[in-house]
Amino acid sequence: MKNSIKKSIRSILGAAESEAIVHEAQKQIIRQLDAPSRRLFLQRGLTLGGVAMLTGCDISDNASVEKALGKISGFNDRVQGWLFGSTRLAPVYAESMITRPFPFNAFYAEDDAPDVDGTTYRLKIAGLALDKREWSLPTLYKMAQVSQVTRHICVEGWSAIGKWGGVPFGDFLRLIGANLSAEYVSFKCADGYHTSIDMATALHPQTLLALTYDGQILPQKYGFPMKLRIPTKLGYKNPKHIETIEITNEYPGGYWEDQGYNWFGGS
Ligand SMILES: Nc1nc2c(c(=O)[nH]1)N[C@H]1C(S)=C(S)[C@@H](COP(=O)(O)O)O[C@H]1N2
Ligand SMILES: [Mo]
Repeated sequence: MKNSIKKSIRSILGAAESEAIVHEAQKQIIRQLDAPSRRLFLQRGLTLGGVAMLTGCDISDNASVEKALGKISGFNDRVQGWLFGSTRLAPVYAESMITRPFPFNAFYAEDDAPDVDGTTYRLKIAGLALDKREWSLPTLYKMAQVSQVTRHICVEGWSAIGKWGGVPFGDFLRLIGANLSAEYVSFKCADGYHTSIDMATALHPQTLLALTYDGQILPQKYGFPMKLRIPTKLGYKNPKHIETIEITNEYPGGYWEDQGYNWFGGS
C-alpha cells in the first residue's frame, strides 16, 4: 500500500514532490492523532498502522509516534505552487485502467450512505450568485456533459482510478451568474459532510459537477445524486451527496479541514 500510493503520486509528480506529498499526508494524519477526535479516528480504522504505512516507521506505541513526528518535514511552497497552479491538468487514464470495484469511503460505513430521494431532490444555490433557482435532477441531467478517467487519492493511503461524468463546474458557475471573483465555493452534503474549495479550483477545466460514475447514474455509495469530482485535489475535497453550493468570501472550512487536514488538500 505504502509503495502503491507513493508510486501513484510519483507518476503525477517528480520524486521530490512525491516525498513532500507523502510528508504532508503524514502530518495531516498525525495532527488527527492529537485532535479530540483521535479516538473516533482510531476506531474507524485509521490506525497507527496507517501512520506507520505512510511514514515507513514502526509505530507501536506513543513514544514511537513522537519519533515519527520528529521525522516529518513541512509541505514546501514550491510543491503547493506546482499543485495548485490553476492550469495544471491532472493525468487522465485509459478506461482499461479503471479500478474495479472502486473503493467506498466516508466518515461512516457503506451501509450508512444517505438514501437521497431523486424525485424530490433539489440542488440549492446560496451566496454570491445572481440566479438562485433550485435545480431538480432532470434539469441537471439535461445539461451538456463530459466524462473523464482520473485517479482519486485518499490521504488514508489508497488511490484508485475511476470514470466520472457531468457538467464542467465552471460552466455551471457561469450559468448561475456566480461571482467568479469570490474566494470560495462551499458544499453542504446530505450526510452532514461539508468542504470548500478556492475559486481557481472551482473553475479548473477538470472540475466536474458529477452526475454519473462509470457511465451509470451516480450510485448511492459514490454520492447520489451529485458530487464534485476534483482530480487535482485529495479525496476529502471531493464532496458527495451535495445539497447546497454556496459562493462566499467567508472561509467555510470543512469536516476534516476543521480537524486539522490541510485546507488546500491538493493532489
Ligand atoms: N458527503 C461526503 N463526501 C465525502 C466523504 C464523506 O464522508 N461524505 N468522504 C470523503 C473522502 S475522505 C473520500 S476518500 C471520498 C471517497 O469517495 P468514494 O466513496 O467515491 O471513493 O469521498 C469524500 N467525500
Ligand atoms: Mo479520503
